[in-house]
Amino acid sequence: MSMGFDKETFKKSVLFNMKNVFRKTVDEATKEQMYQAVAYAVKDVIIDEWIATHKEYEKQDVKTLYYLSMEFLMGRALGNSIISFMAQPDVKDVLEELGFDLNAIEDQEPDPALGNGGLGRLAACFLDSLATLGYPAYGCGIRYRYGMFKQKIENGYQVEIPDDWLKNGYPFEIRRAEYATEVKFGGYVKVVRENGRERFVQEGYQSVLAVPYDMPIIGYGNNVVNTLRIWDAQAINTFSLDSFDKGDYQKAVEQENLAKTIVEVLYPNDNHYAGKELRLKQQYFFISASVQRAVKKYMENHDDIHKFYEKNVFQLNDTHPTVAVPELMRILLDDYGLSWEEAWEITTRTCAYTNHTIMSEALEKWPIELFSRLLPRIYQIVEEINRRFQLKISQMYPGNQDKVRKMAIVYDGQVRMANLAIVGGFSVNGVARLHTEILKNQELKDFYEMMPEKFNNKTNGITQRRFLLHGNPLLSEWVTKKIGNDWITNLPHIHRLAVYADDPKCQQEFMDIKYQNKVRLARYIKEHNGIEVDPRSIFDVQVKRLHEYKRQLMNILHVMYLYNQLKDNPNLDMVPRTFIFGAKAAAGYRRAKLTIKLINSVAEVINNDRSIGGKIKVVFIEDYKVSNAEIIFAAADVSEQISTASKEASGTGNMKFMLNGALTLGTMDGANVEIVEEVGAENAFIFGLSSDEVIRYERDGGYDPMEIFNNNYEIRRVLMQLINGYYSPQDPELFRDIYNSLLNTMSSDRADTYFILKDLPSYGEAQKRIDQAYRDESWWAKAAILNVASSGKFTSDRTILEYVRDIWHLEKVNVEL
Ligand code: 475
Repeated sequence: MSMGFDKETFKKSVLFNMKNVFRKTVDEATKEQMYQAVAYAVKDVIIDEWIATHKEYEKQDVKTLYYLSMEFLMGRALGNSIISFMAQPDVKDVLEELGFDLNAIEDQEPDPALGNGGLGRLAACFLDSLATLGYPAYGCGIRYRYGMFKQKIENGYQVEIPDDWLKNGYPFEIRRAEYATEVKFGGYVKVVRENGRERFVQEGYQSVLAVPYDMPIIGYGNNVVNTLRIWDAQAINTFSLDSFDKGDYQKAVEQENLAKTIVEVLYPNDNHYAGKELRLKQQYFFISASVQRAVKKYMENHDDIHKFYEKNVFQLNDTHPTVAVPELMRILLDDYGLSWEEAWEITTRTCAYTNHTIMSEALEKWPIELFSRLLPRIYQIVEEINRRFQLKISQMYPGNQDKVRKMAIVYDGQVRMANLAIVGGFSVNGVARLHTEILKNQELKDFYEMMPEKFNNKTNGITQRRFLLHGNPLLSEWVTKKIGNDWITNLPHIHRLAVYADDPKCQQEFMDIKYQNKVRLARYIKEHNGIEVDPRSIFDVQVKRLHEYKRQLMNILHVMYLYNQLKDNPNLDMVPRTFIFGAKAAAGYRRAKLTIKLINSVAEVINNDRSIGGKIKVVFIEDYKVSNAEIIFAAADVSEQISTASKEASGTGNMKFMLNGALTLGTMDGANVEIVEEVGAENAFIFGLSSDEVIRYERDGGYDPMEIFNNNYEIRRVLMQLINGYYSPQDPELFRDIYNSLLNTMSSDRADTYFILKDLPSYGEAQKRIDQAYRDESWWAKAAILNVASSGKFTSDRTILEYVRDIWHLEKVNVEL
């Protein structure tokens, strides 16, 4: 036991909080109240460590990482916290003594869903690893009033429900009013002359007050508690008769509204840029507050601002926080009176940028008009950064206008945030080896040629504490019984499991655990979706955001094909299969939403067709989120990672499945490449075009899907079912758009942009290999165990150590109590 946890004290604390917060005794309490009381008791346990950690950081005058991110997809805190101070059995006991079940109490917590998908969840895994490894770090983000919407499926369609996660209060957060910071928008810049120097002052602006809320990030068993700081917005002075009298009434109302709207909601777009003014406001809001605060904190116990970068590093999680570059410049120039050269030196030694996607629709480009109107001083600085950079380009490539056109930061009336992030920092990294190579050789080729020293790869990782220890207790105990519990903080040790892969008894134990986890998921599905599934069937799972490049459509087209085979031949010899989907579509992404409807329509027909003897089931799990993800990964046999090669920067779900012993069915894309390298191609099912092939086709104007339509009867049959009402008898036209997207060259984009028909035959072949392989239970168990055993590389602990070694240069801190 660590971290000052004591069972009796904990019990008293629960009772005390129940009384103090709810004026109740435990026997009168609801489960929700019990959850709150337990959460407050957890906070009581860690609060001294939290304070001690920050005291220690101050004492050692450590270098601090600020992980700047629009998104932190944390998932529930309660279960994870209890695991981190290694008191799970005791807490379970205490709750049982009080008449409650820990799992049921954990289920009361809303998922703090302040993120969309991969990028936001990566940030959460990184915070977990940073605390566990003992590195000084803050996550900085936005306290959205409404997080990622909740998804309901009605009549097969996605319906979005606001995520009112704060409605009952959030017991883990602490409001830090003492660190409130003013953030200014709009107005104009006035130049004042002061003893021979120009000073720039913003006037006529509107402002909001940024108020931070801190959440504890608990290291595993090491007394370290770091902080996730998320900013709320408040009106600077609520309007009064006073301002009314002064004629400032209008402005006061506007400031009030600005404060209300700015943190209202998370934009639900994954891998997509929407260009909304409010989004840029959100970006500057949390960046200005975070950067101002970091500088202030540094100057509280240092006197030389020139050495700021020695004690601070800003990691930009994609381009969304890139205004940190000009904001830090602004503070150094305008508030500290540094010269441009001095300020630039400090800024470019502080900032580092991570790229998460090459999807062109995700590139942030702000119209100059909007950018300069909202952030007049920041825009001036961006222009000057650009002017100097263009000069540098011309010096390096005299007369080469093409280089300027491609690399300029301000061009064609737009501010290009990726270019600003690359120029304004000392590091640019991709998130998997293949992704970084594509950045260097294609997307960012010119930058790479000009400044190769900035480029580096950091293959993503995931935290085994949440995705095995917490999410899969049965497998987790089994692993610990076999090889000890080192793997919890040293995942590569899990390779010791490999020696058990051939042992029939271990294989049986492993398959029994998988079966029990499938029963658990089947229960969840029954309870939440009302569908009956057979845990003896193969659980074939694709859970991730819905996006055309991720090709959920290819998956369901293959299901339609299989169903046709079964209808032709009801005695078809196949292992029963449950195809499980889970995905949120961005609220405005019509084709993605139609794909959800298609999946549900296919499910409706197939699940109700008794003639196929239950050989296929299709399930769409409503509201895929971190908390049910833990249950889903644990139960999967097959992990669908089927993005068009070159499009998925890394993927991280692929790693969570592997860790839980699912076999990958995937393309050679993102981190799949490295997964296959670790586990061996013979223990995965790989298919499809390579990224080089895809890139070559794209360069040459695509391929002709009509050729496949003409020559492949089975594919043609499936496609015709999209437009003949086979799955939508009331509205045969319903899926016409999907049909057109695959075949029709009339539309503005190329037909079948994501090579679905091109890859479908080889996908079908890979699926057949899975059907054959699963019949040999011993082979399957061995391959699954080897997947678990080979997952060591994919811990986010490894990723963080690489960031520390190559980019952040932080020192580990020990916290003694
Ligand atoms: C990649 N999100 C994954 C993961 O590195 C990768 C959010 C808001 C606006 C625009 N885009 C986003 C992403 O771009 C995103 O989540 N990217 C993902 O980052 C972590 O594993 O391949 O798609």
